[in-house]
This record gives sequence, C-alpha cells and structure tokens, in this order.
Amino acid sequence: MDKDLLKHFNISDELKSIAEKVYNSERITFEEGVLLFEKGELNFLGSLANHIREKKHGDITYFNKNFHIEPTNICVFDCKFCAYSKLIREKGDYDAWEMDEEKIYETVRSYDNTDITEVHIVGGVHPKMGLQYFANLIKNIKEIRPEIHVKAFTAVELEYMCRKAKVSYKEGLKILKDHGQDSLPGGGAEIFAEAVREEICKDKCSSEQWLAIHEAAHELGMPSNATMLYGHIESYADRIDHMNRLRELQDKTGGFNTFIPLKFRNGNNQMSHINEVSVLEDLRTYAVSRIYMDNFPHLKAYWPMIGRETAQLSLAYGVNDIDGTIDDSTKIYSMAGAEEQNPNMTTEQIVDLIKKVGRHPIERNSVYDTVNDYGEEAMQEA
Ligand code: V47
Ligand code: SF4
Repeated sequence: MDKDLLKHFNISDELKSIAEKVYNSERITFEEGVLLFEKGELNFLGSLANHIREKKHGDITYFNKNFHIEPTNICVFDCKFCAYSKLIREKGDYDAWEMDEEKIYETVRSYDNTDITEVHIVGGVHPKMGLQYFANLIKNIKEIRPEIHVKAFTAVELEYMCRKAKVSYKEGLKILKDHGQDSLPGGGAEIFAEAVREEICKDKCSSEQWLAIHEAAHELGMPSNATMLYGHIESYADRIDHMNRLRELQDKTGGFNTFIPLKFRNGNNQMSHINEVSVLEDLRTYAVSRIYMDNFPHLKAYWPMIGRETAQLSLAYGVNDIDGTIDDSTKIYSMAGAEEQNPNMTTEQIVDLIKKVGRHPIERNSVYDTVNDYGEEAMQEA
C-alpha cells in the first residue's frame, strides 16, 4: 500500500522526495529532518514511520516486566525541569528520601516469587553515594537474584561517580560491570544543543560527556538506551541535532538498543510556566524519530508519562515498545504531573492494550529476546 498511499497526500516535491528516500531505505539528512518537523502533516509522517516500523518489526510490540529502585532523590544538581529532586539542604523535607541499603535489598526480595526480568536503578546524584557503594549494591542485588538484568545509572550519575572516584569512564564502568551491572538506561541526555542545555540543566554533565560515557559502555559490551526531553524551549533543529549526534554514535558503536523521546511535563518545577505540547506533537515527534534514527532498532513510548491512550496511538507512529513498568515503583513523572500517578499494569492489561490497536504483544527481556509470545497464534498453540 505504501507508495500508492502517497498519491493521497497533497504534498510538496521536497516532502515527496523524502518519502521516496524512506521507501528506498535511504537515510534522510539533517535539513530533511527539520523539514519533516516544520512541514510534515501528522498522517503523512505516520504513514512513513509506520512503514519503517512494520519493515523492522511487523506488528510486534514489545513490553517487559521490570521494577524501579530510586535510592534517593537528593541531588547535587538543579535541573530546571526536575520535579523530583531535592537539594542536600532540603534533606529534611517530607518528600526527600534516602533509602537505606537494607530497604533496597528488601525491595528486591519482595519480587522473589514474580517473573520480572529487570531492575531499573536511577536516582538523584547524592554526594555520599559513590562508585564503590553502588558497585557493592549491585553485587548484593545479584546475590539475591542472580538472573536479574541490572539496568542502572544515567550518564549524569556515572559522570559524577567517576569524577569523585578519580577514574576514567571506562574504568568506572568496568568496575560496575564486574560487580554485575548489565546495561545503562537512557536518561540525562535531555537536549544536546549546548545553548538549551545551558538554560535548562547547566550544572550537570555536558552533552560531550554523556556521549563519551555511552561510547565507553558500548566498548565494554554494555548496551544502552538514549532519551530526548522535548517540548520545552528547544527548536525543531535542536531535536534533529540531538538525534543526529546519537545516530552518529550509533554508526560508530552499534551499542544503542532504544530511543525514548520524553515529553516535558510542567508540574511542580522551575519551568512550570511553559505549556506542554499537544498529543499531536507527541505523535509527530515519535514519527520523525522513527524516520530519522534509521540505525536504532527500537523506539519506545514510556506509557507512565504519556498515558495509556497516547501509548496506544503511538504504535501507529513508529513506536514498537511500550516499556512495561508493572509496578508502582517510579516517582519521576508522577511528581512532574504525568497522567499516571501510580503507574502499574498487569500483564493482562498491557497485552490487552496492545491487542486493542491490532498489534502483536511480546514480552521481551532487556536485550529484546522473546520471553513470552502473546500473539493469537502463539496463544492458540499453548
Ligand atoms: O533524564 C525529568 C526526564 C529522565 C521530567 O532507558 C522529565 O529504558 C519529562 O531516562 N518531564 C529520566 N521528563 C528517566 C529516563 C528513562 C525512563 C524510562 C525508561 C528509560 C530507559 C529511561 O526523566 C531524565 C529527564 O529527561 N524527566 N523531569 C519532566 N518534568
Ligand atoms: Fe538531579 Fe536528575 Fe533531577 Fe537533574 S534530572 S536535578 S540530575 S535528579
């Protein structure tokens, strides 16, 4: 259907030539990416993104079973969009927390008789929790649950840990890997364009450092994800610049699994005066991401932040993964005003949500191997 469908769009020659490239599996340029944001109408972008999504994954939509541990929200940094962190001087506030180690192990043990496959550990950058503390923490978690995949620490946390421990990124990551860390989540990337970064999160790791840390992880055989915080003061060119820097690194290392656009939420932070973008803009952003990031295998919509219905819609705009926190264990978004105040979905609910929009649900592990196939055929055979 695809190419023929183009006839139904009343589009300029410039957009038509981008569409031709997509159907011929050719990479689009920076300028073409910006043009898609500026001139691409929602359904046009959706049909191109869906073409790529179906070519890569057919109808398959992945989710996983994980839980989050957020050891603390005390943070030495002060990002303006963050509704979650507390400065060390606010340590006594009712909503500041520092989990003690035993509580963390208790949390891990509480999942003993469940089939979760991943723990996602991120938090504020606490001045007293360093590289050795986290290395031991991971080692002990793995002793409690040896087969669990540990996806831990944003590049922001890692930059601080390595700087304090006076080791290179590679040395620091090697220590964490040797203690059981398996991969890195995609947080802390925000927007790489330096002028915007200076405005919204000037004191934390630079774009260059973020990219260098992920490169070092990939060289050590640790895969990672990449996020992009969009819908605040950045321009369309800034979004494409962000994707471009990631696309270049991916060409070099091949170590990224998933790109995750994160919609800026304006609750309870220093950027509350900025209006949030519309669902339409969310879908356009997913679609352009799928088109531009041709070397990223997966595109994820993080449902606790955008809500279940937008997550369902996103599956027609390039997205093939909806994460899968099935437990109320993350506070990052609820504190910034996200739809899901207590994000949890049972497997049945996730499967149903995916099937309702005609897609094929597959539970994956952290590196996208199939754990359980919930497609109609697989269910009939079972
Ligand atoms: O880097 C903070 C974002 C990120 C707000 O790798 C906000 O699988 C919107 O990276 N509005 C951390 N976003 C979370 C993250 C993540 C989440 C889920 C899965 C994975 C993965 C990674 O949260 C931060 C920042 O970009 N964030 N505040 C806010 N007000
Ligand atoms: Fe700290 Fe992360 Fe919040 Fe920035 S986004 S203030 S680094 S917890």
